[in-house]
Amino acid sequence: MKDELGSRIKQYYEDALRIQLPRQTHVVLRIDGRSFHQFTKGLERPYCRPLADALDQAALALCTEMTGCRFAYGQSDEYSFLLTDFETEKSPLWFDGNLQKIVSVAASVFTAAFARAFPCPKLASFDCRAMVIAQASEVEKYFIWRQLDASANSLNMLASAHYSHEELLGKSEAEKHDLLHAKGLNWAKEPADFKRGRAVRRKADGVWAIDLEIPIFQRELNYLRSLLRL
Ligand SMILES: Nc1nc2c(ncn2[C@@H]2O[C@H](COP(=O)(O)OP(=O)(O)OP(=O)(O)O)[C@@H](O)[C@H]2O)c(=O)[nH]1
Ligand SMILES: [Mg+2]
Repeated sequence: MKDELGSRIKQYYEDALRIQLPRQTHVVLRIDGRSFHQFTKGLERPYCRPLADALDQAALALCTEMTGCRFAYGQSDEYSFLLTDFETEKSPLWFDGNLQKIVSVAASVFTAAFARAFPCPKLASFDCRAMVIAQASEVEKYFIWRQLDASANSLNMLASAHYSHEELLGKSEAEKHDLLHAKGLNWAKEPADFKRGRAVRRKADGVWAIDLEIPIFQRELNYLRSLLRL
């Protein structure tokens, strides 16, 4: 009776929502802090280094855990991970491509590692979404897009640390730069990792490491291309 019931429930309900990712392609996972505008209240603005360090540690933990991870890129409260399974015809895909398992375990490993690196009375949580991107050139565009977002975010964060919401309302990027210059501040002189984001990648010896000095992807396309190449 119990076995029969189990098979019925699995088949009718579990299997019905078992989504299998396609194989021999690029999978991008993006993990993002849930309601981090709340969680970060009281943290240093515009850039909270201990927060960024803890996100890096969480990303490092996940890169180490995942099968097929190539690279991770982080900025603000998010981290994106690139997984591939086309190194050989039989290269494994994490959890055989079981989507629910991939996104839930990724978010959970990241959340646990973040909590360990950033002890805090508030509960931090993260969501995770997966994308399948066939073309390598499109994967490049994905990371370029996230880095453009990093630059825009860091400018907004810096401007809002010195001007009120009302003063910044409707202001263009150029106007925000001008407002900062008027107070003797220069976004260009902010730390590179704040303006461009950070990465987790393998060193020559294969060990995962955090890279705080990443280039502007659009200017040095080889940085991404060397990571995507087989
Ligand atoms: N103080 C501080 N806040 C930061 C820092 N980095 C990111 N944040 C906050 O993190 C937020 C991230 O924004 P979103 O991911 O768009 O929004 P969210 O509030 O997390 O909401 P959801 O992601 O939709 O759940 C920003 O609005 C900032 O308030 C930092 O270095 N210092
Ligand atoms: Mg968020």
